[in-house]
Amino acid sequence: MKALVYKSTGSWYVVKDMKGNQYNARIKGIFKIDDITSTNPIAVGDEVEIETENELEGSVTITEIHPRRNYINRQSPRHKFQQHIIAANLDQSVLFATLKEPRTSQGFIDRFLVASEMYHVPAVIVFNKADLYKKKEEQRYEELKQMYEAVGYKVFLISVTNNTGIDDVKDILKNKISLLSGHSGVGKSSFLNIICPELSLKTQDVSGWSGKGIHTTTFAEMYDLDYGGKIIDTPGMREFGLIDISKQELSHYFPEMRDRLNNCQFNNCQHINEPGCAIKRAVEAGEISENRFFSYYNILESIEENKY
Ligand SMILES: Nc1nc2c(ncn2[C@@H]2O[C@H](COP(=O)(O)OP(=O)(O)O)[C@@H](O)[C@H]2O)c(=O)[nH]1
Ligand SMILES: [Mg+2]
Ligand SMILES: [Zn+2]
Repeated sequence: MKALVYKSTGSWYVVKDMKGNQYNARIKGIFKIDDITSTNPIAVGDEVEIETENELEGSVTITEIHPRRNYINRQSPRHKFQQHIIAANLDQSVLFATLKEPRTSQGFIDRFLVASEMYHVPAVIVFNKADLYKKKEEQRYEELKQMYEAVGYKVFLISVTNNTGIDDVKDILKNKISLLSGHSGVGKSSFLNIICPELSLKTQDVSGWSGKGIHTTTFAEMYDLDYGGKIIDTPGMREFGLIDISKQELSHYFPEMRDRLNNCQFNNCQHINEPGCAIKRAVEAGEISENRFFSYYNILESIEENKY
């Protein structure tokens, strides 16, 4: 019987069959998937086959995993060269960001976008806490919106507190499987609670705010939206580990660079100070945002090349 994984703790799982019946599940045997070394063989969003283990307890065994359309991962916190799959089979990833309490850096947003491009998951950015923005943050928001829309990402501004802008975001979630991510404290759970009040998720108190939140959610979990669609809430992620990315391919994951790579004089151009570089030319001409190029440069510098 086919089922979908709604929650994974690493040792047990919550799955739902196609009729909507929910079970606790365990794995039988050892799974080797896609030849990747991961700390968790099965992740939220995985489509699996289940067999009844104990009818009375309602527990089932996962016997098979179906091929993944895509997945998003990060470096395992404990094993540097292993990855932790955050979620699989996504239609889109929605990054929650804030310009105040806490402030999400552009570097973090760009890393997230690169990761989404790598895994071919369309990305959307939602700025929350609009009620807290003053002139300075409003201006910053407009700049960011322009910059990201120019390269093809949808950008939204909402306030969960004032209930503004919510319907547009609800619309893009309809009938899709969406990964919700962003730092702790940006309002992901609060947002889910207003679009789906019956979830009554725990939200976190910002009193004693120190810039970084305490994690209230430990494991990624998927929820059904009553108006159609599923959403995956993730634990606060400080850093999206860009595993398995080489310096050479990085610019392919910046859409505005990808479109121009063929025009560089050298086909192994890293767009730093090579002659005849179309990317640098576009930055100088104002066709590529300097801020995005700066993020590119920072990510490039952070990639350890000795693996390749
Ligand atoms: N001012 C303001 N605070 C918000 C808004 N949305 C959420 N919060 C607060 O931000 C804190 C963190 O929210 P939470 O939903 O737990 O964030 P999560 O860690 O991303 O799930 C809570 O105290 C919320 O009440 C908003 O639109 N405006
Ligand atoms: Mg939360
Ligand atoms: Zn170049």
